[in-house]
Amino acid sequence: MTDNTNEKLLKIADNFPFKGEIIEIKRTGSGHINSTYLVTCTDSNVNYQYILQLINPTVFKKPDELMSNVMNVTSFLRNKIILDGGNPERETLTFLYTKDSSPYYRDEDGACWRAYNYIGACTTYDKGDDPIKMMRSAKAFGVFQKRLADYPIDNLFETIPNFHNTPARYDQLKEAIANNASGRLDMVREEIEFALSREKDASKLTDMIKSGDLPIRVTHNDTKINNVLFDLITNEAFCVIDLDTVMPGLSLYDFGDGIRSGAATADEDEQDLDKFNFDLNLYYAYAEGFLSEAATALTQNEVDNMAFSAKLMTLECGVRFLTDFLNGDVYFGIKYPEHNLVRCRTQFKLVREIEKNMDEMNEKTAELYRRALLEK
Ligand code: ADP
Ligand code: GN1
Ligand code: MG
Repeated sequence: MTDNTNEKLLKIADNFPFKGEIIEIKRTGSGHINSTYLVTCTDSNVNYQYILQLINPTVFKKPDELMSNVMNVTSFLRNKIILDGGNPERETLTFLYTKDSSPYYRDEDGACWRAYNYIGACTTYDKGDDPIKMMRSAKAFGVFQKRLADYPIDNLFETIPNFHNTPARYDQLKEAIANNASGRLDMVREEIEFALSREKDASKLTDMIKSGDLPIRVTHNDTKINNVLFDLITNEAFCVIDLDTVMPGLSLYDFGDGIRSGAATADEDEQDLDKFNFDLNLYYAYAEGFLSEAATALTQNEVDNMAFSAKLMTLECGVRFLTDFLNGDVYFGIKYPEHNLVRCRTQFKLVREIEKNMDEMNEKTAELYRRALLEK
């Protein structure tokens, strides 16, 4: 958000118990939803850093429920990490109450802000780049899911209803086409045709949920590679962040979105589609990492649909970008007017390439699964 002046940010930051005096507040990260700032403070020549985040009001209508999920999940994870002999300050988020003990601060415009300890000596990546990175990211999300396997699922609020309900995403696209709020309909005829030609695939997983053929688990639901922190020294993926969409879901949503966001040769918003391709080796690395943590917990139906979920999550995301483009960019943060269309095009190209590789992906996934079980 551009209208958050430094003066305004300082006033907001003053509501949190940051140590010492604030010396800098600057935008950080490349998330599409919240506005994220890195706050640096100094106290007796020691620097302390925090994340200050504006919760996107269009996306998250109920900040109390959102923060209840985040607080409960992080404190549950904290205990698990301690039991595993890990470092809870580094392996999960530590959020800060405001000075008057609220989980977020509501500013004079009604916008809600929250703060976390900044986790230092780390970096995030916007694409998978190499098999090791992919494998580590998948393992981190696998460990995350494992640690939450006995989380009391009924305690979770659905922060974004129907988040990965692909048929509902198609309904939203059709509504956007009918409304044409942005007047851009003529620019996207080809993309609409592409999306509609794949609509028959949209309900495969939701149908399997209805028939009891896939188990509902506590899942992250936004396993984009830049939602995991990598250690600057060891380059291990050590902390899963962006917990806003931790909700009941399918393990396949987490697997599929990891592929969508990591297994391409260029960024999600690459304008030159010739540079944006699916990399089968990155798929294999992610599948191997995921299965190394999850194989024993997964059902055969889950394993059999891993490759399909990569296609479905990519298709769904492309449909969401297209919908937002038609709606006039009301949901995802954009840097230029055609940003959402560019993102939609990369996703649809990835879908096409995944489709071409589907048989090989299925075969290799089955082999990796057998191997992962043998290694347990
Ligand atoms: P969004 O919902 O917009 O994606 P995120 O919560 O993912 O927001 O944060 C955006 C980026 O900010 C992350 O990709 C990461 O680079 C950085 N970030 C967020 N929280 C932390 C943290 N506690 N420590 C270090 N970096 C963080
Ligand atoms: C958003 O918040 P961020 O940038 O990690 C979105 C995901 C999309 C992703 C596409 C809450 O993720 O669902 O897959 O953009 N998050 C939300 O890049 O809608
Ligand atoms: Mg994020």
